[in-house]
Amino acid sequence: MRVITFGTFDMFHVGHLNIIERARALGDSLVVGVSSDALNFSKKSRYPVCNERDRSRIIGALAAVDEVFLEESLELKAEYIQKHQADILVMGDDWNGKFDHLSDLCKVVYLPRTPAISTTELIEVVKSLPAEG
Ligand code: C2G
Repeated sequence: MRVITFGTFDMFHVGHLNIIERARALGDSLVVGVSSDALNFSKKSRYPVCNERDRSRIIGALAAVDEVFLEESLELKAEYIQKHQADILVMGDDWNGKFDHLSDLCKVVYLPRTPAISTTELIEVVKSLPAEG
Protein backbone atom coordinates (compact mmCIF):
# COMPACT_ATOMS: atom_id res chain seq x y z
CA MET A 1 0.00 0.00 0.00
CA ARG A 2 1.28 3.42 -1.01
CA VAL A 3 0.50 6.35 1.29
CA ILE A 4 0.49 10.04 0.36
CA THR A 5 0.35 13.09 2.61
CA PHE A 6 0.74 16.84 2.20
CA GLY A 7 1.95 19.75 4.27
CA THR A 8 4.08 22.84 4.54
CA PHE A 9 6.27 21.44 7.34
CA ASP A 10 7.72 24.87 8.12
CA MET A 11 10.12 24.95 11.12
CA PHE A 12 9.92 21.16 11.31
CA HIS A 13 8.70 19.95 14.71
CA VAL A 14 7.59 16.76 16.48
CA GLY A 15 3.94 17.16 15.41
CA HIS A 16 5.16 16.94 11.79
CA LEU A 17 7.30 13.90 12.59
CA ASN A 18 4.40 12.17 14.35
CA ILE A 19 2.02 12.46 11.41
CA ILE A 20 4.70 11.41 8.92
CA GLU A 21 5.61 8.31 10.95
CA ARG A 22 1.96 7.41 11.56
CA ALA A 23 1.17 7.89 7.86
CA ARG A 24 4.07 5.63 6.86
CA ALA A 25 2.91 2.95 9.33
CA LEU A 26 -0.40 2.68 7.42
CA GLY A 27 1.34 1.32 4.31
CA ASP A 28 4.61 0.15 2.73
CA SER A 29 5.82 3.43 1.29
CA LEU A 30 5.20 7.14 1.85
CA VAL A 31 5.24 9.98 -0.66
CA VAL A 32 5.00 13.56 0.70
CA GLY A 33 3.79 16.65 -1.14
CA VAL A 34 5.54 19.68 0.35
CA SER A 35 3.59 22.91 -0.23
CA SER A 36 5.50 25.36 -2.40
CA ASP A 37 6.44 28.83 -1.16
CA ALA A 38 4.05 30.36 -3.71
CA LEU A 39 1.15 28.15 -2.52
CA ASN A 40 1.80 29.28 1.06
CA PHE A 41 1.94 32.91 0.03
CA SER A 42 -1.37 32.59 -1.81
CA LYS A 43 -3.01 30.99 1.26
CA LYS A 44 -1.51 32.96 4.12
CA SER A 45 -0.12 36.15 2.49
CA ARG A 46 3.31 35.36 3.94
CA TYR A 47 6.15 33.12 2.91
CA PRO A 48 7.21 30.22 5.18
CA VAL A 49 10.24 30.85 7.41
CA CYS A 50 12.13 28.05 5.61
CA ASN A 51 12.06 27.92 1.84
CA GLU A 52 10.62 25.07 -0.22
CA ARG A 53 14.01 23.63 -1.13
CA ASP A 54 15.13 23.35 2.49
CA ARG A 55 11.73 22.06 3.68
CA SER A 56 11.78 19.40 0.94
CA ARG A 57 15.33 18.37 1.86
CA ILE A 58 14.37 17.90 5.52
CA ILE A 59 11.30 15.80 4.64
CA GLY A 60 13.30 13.75 2.11
CA ALA A 61 15.97 12.98 4.72
CA LEU A 62 13.48 11.26 7.06
CA ALA A 63 13.67 7.46 7.30
CA ALA A 64 9.86 7.23 7.00
CA VAL A 65 9.76 9.09 3.66
CA ASP A 66 10.35 7.40 0.30
CA GLU A 67 9.64 10.27 -2.08
CA VAL A 68 9.05 14.04 -1.97
CA PHE A 69 7.52 16.40 -4.52
CA LEU A 70 6.39 20.04 -4.49
CA GLU A 71 2.67 20.66 -4.05
CA GLU A 72 1.95 23.65 -6.29
CA SER A 73 -1.84 23.90 -5.76
CA LEU A 74 -4.40 22.70 -3.22
CA GLU A 75 -6.72 21.89 -6.13
CA LEU A 76 -4.43 19.24 -7.65
CA LYS A 77 -4.77 16.52 -4.98
CA ALA A 78 -6.60 14.15 -7.36
CA GLU A 79 -3.83 14.49 -9.97
CA TYR A 80 -1.08 13.96 -7.38
CA ILE A 81 -2.84 10.88 -5.96
CA GLN A 82 -3.13 9.37 -9.43
CA LYS A 83 0.38 10.31 -10.54
CA HIS A 84 1.91 8.72 -7.43
CA GLN A 85 -0.52 5.77 -7.48
CA ALA A 86 -1.44 6.34 -3.84
CA ASP A 87 -3.82 3.96 -2.09
CA ILE A 88 -4.26 6.05 1.06
CA LEU A 89 -4.37 9.83 1.59
CA VAL A 90 -3.45 10.89 5.13
CA MET A 91 -4.18 14.39 6.50
CA GLY A 92 -4.23 15.87 10.00
CA ASP A 93 -7.70 16.23 11.50
CA ASP A 94 -7.56 20.01 11.11
CA TRP A 95 -8.57 19.05 7.54
CA ASN A 96 -11.40 16.76 8.72
CA GLY A 97 -13.94 16.12 5.95
CA LYS A 98 -12.18 18.45 3.46
CA PHE A 99 -10.92 15.65 1.22
CA ASP A 100 -13.77 13.14 1.48
CA HIS A 101 -14.57 13.74 -2.21
CA LEU A 102 -11.27 11.98 -3.08
CA SER A 103 -12.43 8.71 -1.51
CA ASP A 104 -13.41 7.33 -4.93
CA LEU A 105 -9.67 7.52 -5.84
CA CYS A 106 -8.16 6.23 -2.59
CA LYS A 107 -8.87 5.70 1.09
CA VAL A 108 -8.93 9.04 2.99
CA VAL A 109 -7.70 9.01 6.60
CA TYR A 110 -7.55 11.94 9.04
CA LEU A 111 -5.15 11.47 11.95
CA PRO A 112 -5.39 13.47 15.19
CA ARG A 113 -2.99 16.41 15.43
CA THR A 114 -0.29 16.37 18.08
CA PRO A 115 -1.55 18.73 20.81
CA ALA A 116 0.24 21.85 22.02
CA ILE A 117 2.74 22.35 19.19
CA SER A 118 2.54 24.29 15.95
CA THR A 119 4.76 26.43 13.74
CA THR A 120 2.68 29.48 14.69
CA GLU A 121 3.26 28.83 18.42
CA LEU A 122 6.98 28.25 17.86
CA ILE A 123 7.23 31.62 16.11
CA GLU A 124 5.42 33.29 19.04
CA VAL A 125 7.70 31.60 21.62
CA VAL A 126 10.84 32.66 19.74
CA LYS A 127 9.51 36.24 19.41
CA SER A 128 8.85 36.42 23.16
CA LEU A 129 12.37 35.39 24.18
CA PRO A 130 14.39 38.21 25.72
CA ALA A 131 17.16 39.55 23.46
CA GLU A 132 20.65 38.41 24.52
CA GLY A 133 23.36 40.75 25.74
N1 C2G B 1 0.27 18.45 12.19
C1 C2G B 1 -0.02 17.63 13.28
N2 C2G B 1 0.17 18.09 14.56
C2 C2G B 1 0.61 19.36 14.77
C3 C2G B 1 0.90 20.20 13.68
C4 C2G B 1 0.72 19.72 12.39
O1 C2G B 1 -0.45 16.47 13.12
N3 C2G B 1 0.74 19.78 16.02
C5 C2G B 1 0.04 17.93 10.85
C6 C2G B 1 -1.04 18.71 10.07
O2 C2G B 1 -2.33 18.26 10.46
C7 C2G B 1 -0.69 18.38 8.64
C8 C2G B 1 0.85 18.20 8.70
O3 C2G B 1 1.21 18.08 10.08
O4 C2G B 1 -1.30 17.16 8.25
C9 C2G B 1 1.56 19.40 8.10
O5 C2G B 1 1.09 20.55 8.78
P1 C2G B 1 1.30 21.98 8.10
O6 C2G B 1 2.72 22.17 7.78
O7 C2G B 1 0.60 22.99 8.96
O8 C2G B 1 0.59 21.78 6.71
P2 C2G B 1 -0.68 22.51 6.16
O9 C2G B 1 -0.33 23.95 5.97
O10 C2G B 1 -1.86 22.14 6.99
O11 C2G B 1 -0.83 21.80 4.73
O12 C2G B 1 -2.46 20.24 1.13
C10 C2G B 1 -2.28 20.76 2.42
C11 C2G B 1 -1.20 21.79 2.37
O13 C2G B 1 -0.01 21.16 1.98
C12 C2G B 1 -1.02 22.58 3.62
